[in-house]
Amino acid sequence: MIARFCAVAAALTAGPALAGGLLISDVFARAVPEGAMASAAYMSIANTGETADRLIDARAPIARRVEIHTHIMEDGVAKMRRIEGVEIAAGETVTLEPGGLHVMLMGLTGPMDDGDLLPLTLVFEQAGEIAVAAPVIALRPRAASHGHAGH
Ligand SMILES: [Cu+2]
Repeated sequence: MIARFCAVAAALTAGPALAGGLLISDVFARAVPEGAMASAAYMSIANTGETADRLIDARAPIARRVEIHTHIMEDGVAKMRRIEGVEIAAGETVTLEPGGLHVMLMGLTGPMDDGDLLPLTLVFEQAGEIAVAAPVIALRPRAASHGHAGH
């Protein structure tokens, strides 16, 4: 899965972003049908610094509201839940991926088609704002696979 997204990201020159000791890579967003109101963005955040940081907010011009979500299992059903932030400890890498942590894009004001490049601003407690470009990719509907959405 990751290798495929890397290749696509490289082709669109949406390379990794490094700021404040944070290396953000494998950024992508889910393509949605026209008229859809919500989508999500995913990425890996590696903290190469000496202190912990937290992803506390995100913004995207295409979405009226952006939240940080996780998935939880409740009575055997996967549900999304808003969380206040994502801690990235020093030396650790946190992966936002389908079925897990994600940046939720709500109230979409335009299309998100496969091949688009979505500007996204991530807000960290320590590193501040980091702008990335997320390639929009058509993902298959997620079955009960565990992190193999690309296969
Ligand atoms: Cu969500």
